[in-house]
Amino acid sequence: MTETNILARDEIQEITGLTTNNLDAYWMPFTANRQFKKDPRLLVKAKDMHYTAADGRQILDGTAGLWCCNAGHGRQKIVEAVQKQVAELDYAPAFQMAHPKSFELAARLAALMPDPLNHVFYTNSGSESVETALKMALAYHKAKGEGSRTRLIGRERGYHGVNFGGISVGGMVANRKQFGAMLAGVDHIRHTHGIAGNEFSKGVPKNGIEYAEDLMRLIQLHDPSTIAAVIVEPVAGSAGVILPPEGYLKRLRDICDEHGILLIFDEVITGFGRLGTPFGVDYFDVIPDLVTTAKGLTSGVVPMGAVFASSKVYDAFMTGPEHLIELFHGYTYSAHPLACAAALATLDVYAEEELLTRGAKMAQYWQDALHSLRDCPNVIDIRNIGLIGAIELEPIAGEPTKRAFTAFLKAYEKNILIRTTGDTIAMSPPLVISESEIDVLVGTLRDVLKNLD
Ligand code: PXG
Repeated sequence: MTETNILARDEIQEITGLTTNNLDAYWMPFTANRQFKKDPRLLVKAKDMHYTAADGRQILDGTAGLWCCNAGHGRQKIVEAVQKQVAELDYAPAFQMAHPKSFELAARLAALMPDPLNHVFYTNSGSESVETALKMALAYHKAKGEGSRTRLIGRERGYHGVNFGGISVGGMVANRKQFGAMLAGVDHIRHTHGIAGNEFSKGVPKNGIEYAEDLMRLIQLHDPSTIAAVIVEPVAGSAGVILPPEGYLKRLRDICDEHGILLIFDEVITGFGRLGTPFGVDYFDVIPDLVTTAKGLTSGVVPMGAVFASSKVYDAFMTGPEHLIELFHGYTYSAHPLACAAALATLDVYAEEELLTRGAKMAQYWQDALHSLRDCPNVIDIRNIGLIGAIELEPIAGEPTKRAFTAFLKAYEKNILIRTTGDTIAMSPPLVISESEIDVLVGTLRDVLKNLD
């Protein structure tokens, strides 16, 4: 234990509600551990649009937790479903066995997705969904007698979780550079951020469809017979909210079709209403072969992910003797009963309150509010789509990320929760946010930005 992380027990308890003075034991993910432990930011309760911090403050949730609590917090129906489930059936083996809710949920999810994305494979996170989809793509080509298609194509600045497949196809430098050589046989198309003329775009930017042709460059370089799949986020979230240029995703689809390459949409963020449509698939009217999801699937209440596979992909596996396992992949907790119960109740809430399309109704108000920050100091770009917003700040010379991180800390002091990545502030509130809560979020952020160095 280091000196700095031992605080007086009474002081800790009073300020944070902690019952230990050992903050060293917990190695926190994607966190500046030493900075955090000097001044912990602890949340102890959540209801609807607000967290309660340990010091009693109500914090307006501008990020739906980590882009996941789409129905807002503490929703009674979801809470009760999980409580009931844990008492009734805590766990059922997922291999060669099942429980009824796993089928009910898959059928309801498949009904939400356009044809032919009719099959659902369960995971426990977005990262696992990505690994699952990449493995499905490789195994699909093998099943079709095209085992030479082993290459996976991602995109610069893409985020596909943190497992080895995901960081290999991902393009966030910081997430890759600590971890060696990663998967072999991966390449990346160029990202679409910072294209001239797209600054302060409202919704999808006009310029840059030609960036899709970068896939042709890789196809020419590697030959299509070696390429299994292309994976992209319809809207990149973690890299700072990068929107696809108009027509870009359709063009990627066409190129993949021409060359027998599977297209995977990573909809871990864009899925479940974030764009104002159930999925990015609907928003962009482009149907990939595989779709990865997680987060909003259970509104963040129980960890769960799901991969949607097209009939073409699924059917390719459903051959051979019926007693044999078709795909040697799965997790102990695939289709966990608690997760299925949470997801079913979440889908009920989404349906009853029309949350999967509510983002479309709120998008104009959200857009106007965000773009009203244009004149704040250091703001160099603002981007928005559905209920996603990003404000990019000019980095402090020689100290990248510091300006945005300081904004995050000051915003938290002023009772709003935002996210930052690099020098971009990203927001993705629960889909239940009201106009007056948008005013509070953006008004507080204006205050923060005006008083930032
Ligand atoms: N794909 C995408 C597109 C994601 O955004 C994952 C995969 C991985 O999901 P899991 O469940 O394994 O974390 C993600 C996760 C942020 C932020 O603020 C984004 C994510 C997670 C945490 C924070 O940018 N995205």
